[in-house]
Amino acid sequence: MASLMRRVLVLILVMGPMVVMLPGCGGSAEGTIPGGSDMAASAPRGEGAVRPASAEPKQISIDNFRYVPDTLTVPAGTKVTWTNHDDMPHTVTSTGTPKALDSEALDTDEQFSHVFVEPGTYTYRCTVHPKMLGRVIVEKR
Ligand SMILES: [Cu+2]
Repeated sequence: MASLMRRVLVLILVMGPMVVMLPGCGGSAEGTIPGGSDMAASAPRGEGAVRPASAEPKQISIDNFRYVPDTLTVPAGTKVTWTNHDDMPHTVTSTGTPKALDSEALDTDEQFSHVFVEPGTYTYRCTVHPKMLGRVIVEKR
């Protein structure tokens, strides 16, 4: 008799925590609600910061002595940002005159930006490594 009572007690001890865990699972689902509202709050903020530019901004990376992409076609009004990922300094400098593009030497992770207002083809190079060539083709909107 005593051993049967002990088994019942063991059963209650084993089952007890399981019964407690079930509502616990339901409760954890509430934790996703604050995360979701966080995302909703940050999205409009990001878009609002970009809105004043008339075209979507574009990025060109400088990687391994190359502009990537080396040819970029954008609508007029686009802001283009170059980022130097090399350990070497590079520049973004127009090949012709007047120099629409004339950056300082960019160290690692430094950026240079330019807003292309006038349609045309803008060819540029790195003054430190003149074989590095790139161009931005700006089309009428
Ligand atoms: Cu260079």
